[in-house]
Amino acid sequence: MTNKQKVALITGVTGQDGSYLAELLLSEGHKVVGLRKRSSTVNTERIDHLYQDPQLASDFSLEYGDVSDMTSLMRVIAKHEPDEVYNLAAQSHVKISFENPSHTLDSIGHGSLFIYETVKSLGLIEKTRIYQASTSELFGGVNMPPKGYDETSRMVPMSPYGAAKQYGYTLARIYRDAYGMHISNGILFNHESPRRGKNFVTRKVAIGVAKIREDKNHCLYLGNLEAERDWGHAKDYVKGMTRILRATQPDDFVLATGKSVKIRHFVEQAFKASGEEIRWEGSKEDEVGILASGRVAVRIDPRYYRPLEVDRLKGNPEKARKILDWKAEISFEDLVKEMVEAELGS
Ligand code: NAP
Ligand code: G4F
Repeated sequence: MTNKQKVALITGVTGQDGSYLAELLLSEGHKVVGLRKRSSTVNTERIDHLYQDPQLASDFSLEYGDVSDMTSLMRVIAKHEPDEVYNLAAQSHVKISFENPSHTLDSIGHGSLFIYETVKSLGLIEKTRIYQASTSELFGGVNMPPKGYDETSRMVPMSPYGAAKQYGYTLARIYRDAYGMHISNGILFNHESPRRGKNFVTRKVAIGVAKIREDKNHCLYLGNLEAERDWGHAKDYVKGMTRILRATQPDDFVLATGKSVKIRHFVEQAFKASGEEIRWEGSKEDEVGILASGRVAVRIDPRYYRPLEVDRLKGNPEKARKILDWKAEISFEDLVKEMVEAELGS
């Protein structure tokens, strides 16, 4: 008897995680269907190498659709009857969620509800497993245990993004308990890569460091340097997503490195990776980052501050280590080096 090829649907396939996950699933022999949101500009740069590979042509396909439009989900899920659905689609920028709360809620809140409902309505409960992209933003940075947040920690989201993700997270549990659906939440802490969106702080810093080397007038403008994040590499985290979805019991898992560092430290490390040292002078909005030559390379722009900040996020990945045998493999230093070198080389 031959094993039937598994079909995976990835919503948000054009994003950072979607692209690494598509690569991983294709390398495992899956058929991958990516849900692609219509855009007036090209939004497939991260997956063009897969889509254009003739060897993958029969295994990788794209469908236009939007997770906030249940008719498109009905069409795509009924057509492909996937074994695995990875729901990664989201307006995923926390600060932008304060400016576009309703759009954020549509993509994340309605998006997750419509995925669960579509699988249920089409009678695919027994066949289709769902991974829901939940987030450390659920914890909000308050009452952090010494070892970091875990699956039992209280959730106090601090943004429209976090609130929308809490809705998707909670509904996953409700659909699991009410209908016996195999839906699992991955509560992922920040994960980055050279494919990270350009307006997230790590990629912005990596791009800035490279521009500063090329252009003597360039300066990097940042917001709050004091916040702390638990940063891993996206490649490690998409491996964790597949393990979460394939665990025998549907459940919730934190994926994190267990260490957190300040944004300021990320900036220092990024300059170090380009062969420069940066020192700080001044305070608050007047603080500047100065290179050994005396050149001011970093300044503060309060426009990047958020109406509510999540000050500290550190995760405790013990449950994922024990049950899924997962841990973050790529170090913080290697992550920063890879991101900066990718910009210096481009
Ligand atoms: P990302 O790069 O911003 O990718 C998000 C993807 O969702 C993009 O492909 C985007 O398409 C698509 N999308 C947005 N709205 C959509 C809609 N209404 N219908 C269909 N597609 C839509 O995000 P990421 O970093 O890969 O993160 C993946 C998921 O994990 C997100 O849900 C995010 O909230 C969550 N998460 C991320 C992290 C992290 O540190 N990266 C941590 C925890 C959780 P366009 O590119 O065309 O806009
Ligand atoms: O890179 P960020 O925008 O990521 P943030 O807000 O932590 O959210 C990311 O991680 C979440 C998981 O914890 C995901 F759920 C979410 O989808 C997204 O992927 O900001 C990180 C920190 C913040 O404290 C911010 O205030 O960096 C600080 N920051 C300082 N200057 C800046 C800047 N952030 C941005 N984006 N741009 C700045 O200039």
